[in-house]
Amino acid sequence: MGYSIAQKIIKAHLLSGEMTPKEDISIRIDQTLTQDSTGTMAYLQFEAMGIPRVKTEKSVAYIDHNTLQTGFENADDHKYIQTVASKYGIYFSRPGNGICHQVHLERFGIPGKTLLGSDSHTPTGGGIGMLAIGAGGLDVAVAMGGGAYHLSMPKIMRVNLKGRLGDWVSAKDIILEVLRVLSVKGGVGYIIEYAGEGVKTLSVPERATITNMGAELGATSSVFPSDEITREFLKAQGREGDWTELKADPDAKYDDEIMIDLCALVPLAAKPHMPDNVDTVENVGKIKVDQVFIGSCTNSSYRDMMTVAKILKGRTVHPEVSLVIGPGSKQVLNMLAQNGALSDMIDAGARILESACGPCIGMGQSPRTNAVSLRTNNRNFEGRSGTVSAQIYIVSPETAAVSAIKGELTDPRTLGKPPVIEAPDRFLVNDNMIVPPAPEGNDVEVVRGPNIKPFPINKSLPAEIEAEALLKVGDNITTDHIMPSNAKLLPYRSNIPYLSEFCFVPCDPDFPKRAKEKGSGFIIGGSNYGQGSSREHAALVPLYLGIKAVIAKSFARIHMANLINSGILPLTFKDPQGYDRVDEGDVLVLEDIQRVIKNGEPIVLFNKTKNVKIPLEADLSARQRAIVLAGGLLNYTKLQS
Ligand code: MIC
Ligand code: SF4
Repeated sequence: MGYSIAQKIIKAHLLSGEMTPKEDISIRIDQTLTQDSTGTMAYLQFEAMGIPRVKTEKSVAYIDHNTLQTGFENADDHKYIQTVASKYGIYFSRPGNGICHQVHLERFGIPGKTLLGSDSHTPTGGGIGMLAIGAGGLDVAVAMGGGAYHLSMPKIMRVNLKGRLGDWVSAKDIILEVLRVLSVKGGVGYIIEYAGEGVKTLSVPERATITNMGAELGATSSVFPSDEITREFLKAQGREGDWTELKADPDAKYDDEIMIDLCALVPLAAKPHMPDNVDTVENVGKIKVDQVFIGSCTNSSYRDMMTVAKILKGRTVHPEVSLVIGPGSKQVLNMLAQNGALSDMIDAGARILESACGPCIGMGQSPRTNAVSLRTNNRNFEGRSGTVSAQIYIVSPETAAVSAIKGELTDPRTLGKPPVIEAPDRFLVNDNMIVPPAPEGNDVEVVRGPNIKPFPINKSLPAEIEAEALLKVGDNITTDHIMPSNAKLLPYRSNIPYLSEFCFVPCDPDFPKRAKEKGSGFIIGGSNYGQGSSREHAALVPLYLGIKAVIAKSFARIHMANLINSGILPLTFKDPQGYDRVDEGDVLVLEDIQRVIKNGEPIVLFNKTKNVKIPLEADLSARQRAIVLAGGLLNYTKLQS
């Protein structure tokens, strides 16, 4: 039997397990990346493991999220990451060098390699034919130390791209269409593989836009073949030597398949407040726009920025629109500066930001009350922009730029001839913002600011758990609900006690107070609980607040792994009615839970308040059971050594 691309990469890196869907497997990780909002915690955990030097082929620490420095906290964390990186053998991408996924694609990504990143959009690397996976910081720390990455073998879904895109329709519209078809949970348990004649009509940055937003499908990863277009891209980056061909065998078997007819696609928009709430720009209609943000790791490549610059050239941003543009990397920004495109943007009235995540994670540029903001990023969760009442629409750079001029959501096809952007023969390569680590055996001093507080470590699973259902939430709860992030909170990613004051506040402002009063408890969730970001703070903070178990209809992959790593039990209702048998405030008992988990016995939740027994399940591998029993991955690792 032949193999798909993802199966080939997994096979070449397989350390344990059978490549049968849902089986527990472990793979070797070639490269890791961290960014600053998850990195501080990841490096604290790496240090706690006591390993003298990273064992990966390449590990890179990026500074791109926490770049607003309105107090000492972010700058302190940057210094900590820079010194810890230097000490332990990690390359350091300085603030200003760009967004981790964009820079990694340009400068480090290699087809056929595995990449584990402490950021959910790590699958951007799939655009270049890597198997790139997002994970919690602790999993990345383990991989840096040479440990295997454990996951359940994903199913493979082939997305067949037919034909080619029409004028003004771009890669963002492809992935929005996939989201419309599959939904934000449609990719859970899958790697999405792109295939078909349409693939060769897409450049690497366009492919990366698509694999980036595979995260919004809940997919483990997304991957494109590595072909002549990939070779051209790497050659233009001065890295042709990193190229290898990678394609699926003709007789590869897929678990699922869908077809997208590129010729039939039109400009699309994801309406508030979910990336799968997709309709055509035409159907959404000419709503008045207050703000437009073009940037983020999804759409800030040279190709995207040049498209926008050509649309803006000689025009003026509508007087009632604030247009902000954040080019994805120093390479892109510098090329725009050198060829004059930056001047076209500035001339049109765009507000230019440094190359960083910026407004995508609410690091500045929060829109006004009730504003309509069009954005090219990947998530439009409620409140993520920093303004709870804002209505965020996700659109392509083409739609964003044209709408910024018109002042209302506009189908870009109404503008006439589209700009044509040729992929450059040579990108402007200057790695002077990437600092190599100090040589082995160095005596680099790791600098820790006062904002770094110890992180919570769990205790082994108790024999029995009796506690209240402290909170009951609905479907598709994001990690932005569990542990909100914005310019005010991001500086405290290494300060769990402070963050705990804001846990679940978008769902229930009294939650932190209640949790602290009760000292322990359960969370009850709907389906796809914990979708979105990889931040393990969405597990560490509940751990700090005494949460013993989350009982949900289903979980998103990264968050479930983070709960297990923290020693919090992720349990699911055996029948959907189970969810209706628990109300907030009910006293719940998991009798003999230690033995039940150890032996993999059927789990029964006793709702003491309602006097009913509710059957539960724990979809855990033997290793995951052992981790939960030990009280989390760090305790488990200590027990192993
Ligand atoms: C995001 O897009 O939500 C983030 C911020 O990049 C997160 C990481 C984090 O929460 O720090 C992600 O996607 O993993
Ligand atoms: Fe940064 Fe936004 Fe990308 Fe997350 S999704 S890595 S915040 S640009």
